[in-house]
Amino acid sequence: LEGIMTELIDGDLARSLLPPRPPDSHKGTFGKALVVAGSVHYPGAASLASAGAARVGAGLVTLAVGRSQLVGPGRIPEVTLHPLPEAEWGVLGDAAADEMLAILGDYQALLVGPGLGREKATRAFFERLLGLQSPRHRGQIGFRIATAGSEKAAVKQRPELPFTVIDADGLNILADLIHHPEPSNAAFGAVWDRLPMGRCVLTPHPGEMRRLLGVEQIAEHPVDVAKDAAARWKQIVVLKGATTVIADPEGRVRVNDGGNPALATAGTGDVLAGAIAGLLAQGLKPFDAATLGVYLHSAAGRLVRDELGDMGTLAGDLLPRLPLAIR
Ligand code: NPW
Ligand code: AMP
Ligand code: MG
Repeated sequence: LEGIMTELIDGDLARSLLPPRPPDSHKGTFGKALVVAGSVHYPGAASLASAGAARVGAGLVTLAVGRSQLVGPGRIPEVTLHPLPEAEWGVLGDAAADEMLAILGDYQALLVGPGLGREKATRAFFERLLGLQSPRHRGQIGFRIATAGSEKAAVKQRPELPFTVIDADGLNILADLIHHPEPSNAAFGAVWDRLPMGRCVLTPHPGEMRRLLGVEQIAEHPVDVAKDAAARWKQIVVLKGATTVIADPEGRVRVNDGGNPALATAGTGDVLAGAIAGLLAQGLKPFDAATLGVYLHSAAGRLVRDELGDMGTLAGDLLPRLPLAIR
């Protein structure tokens, strides 16, 4: 059974997952991705992730960032911006989550986490955006809309969460929520039961996985670790590394070993998270979006190495090579 359920990702599998590009298509055909990323220390993560989503063919990518972060390094003009209110300089909080919930319904895919930071207010932002608070607060957006002719404010229902990639500080905040829950929230069961089953792709590197699981041995048994986590969390898990393992809750495992040390540099994970979100926006199922995203990311890494070598390359070098990898 192990053999049947575990696949090495190759060009044939990747090709079979590529979404069609019909001649009568328009940008609406290829979906919309919403990326919430970046903070004072990591403005580049927002640029890299949103460009990653655009470079795998999403029809539209919107970057939601705090108002102080609108102008970031290396932003591409094709990505649209949604300014968010800030709890403090460069830090998102409750008001930003409400703003996100109000626009979420327009998007097929969401990416949350790259470079977001781990401030207290950011944790509240993340909980509210993903509906991880206590049941009393979970059913509502929580922000109040004044209705005409009435003193009473209406409270809008939460929209359904689009397919969602959780990366980087999103994962670190999840780990925090699991291991250090607020007393008021601890009684409401496992954090994992509050996320919609099978709709999230989690993309930890071994350090993030260590924080999530609270155990040390990650890199030694990546297939077992990814498989167990996917089954327990009921989400798709992408355990990154020189070899990357993708697992789903049903026990399917796909392995990618086509990367190289050109990828061992800051920001490559942010590009990958964006690419997976861009593929989700185009309608790929989460397990397939993760598979194709990981494959294209490493294929772009091979093109980088062929052209530039594997030393002194930048995460941004991957971006123009993603379309070439697809071609
Ligand atoms: P060590 O010590 O290296 O052996 P962090 P981060 C471990 C943003 N970024 N195998 C590692 O171990 C991200 O999006 C923004 C084994 C260390 O303990 C995040 O929001 C950039 N261990 C934020 O920065 C560019 C591994 O994990 C720990 C491992 C922090 O993210 C950079 C380090 O992880 C970055 O993307 C492996 N393969 N990989 C920008 N330009 O804006 C990692 N570890 O502390 O989560 O730090 O990954 O840099
Ligand atoms: P992050 O640590 O989140 O920036 O993610 C790093 C990305 O680069 C992941 O997709 C890793 O799989 C990939 N990566 C890093 N180092 C290597 C390597 N030596 N060989 C192949 N892939 C790598
Ligand atoms: Mg990362």
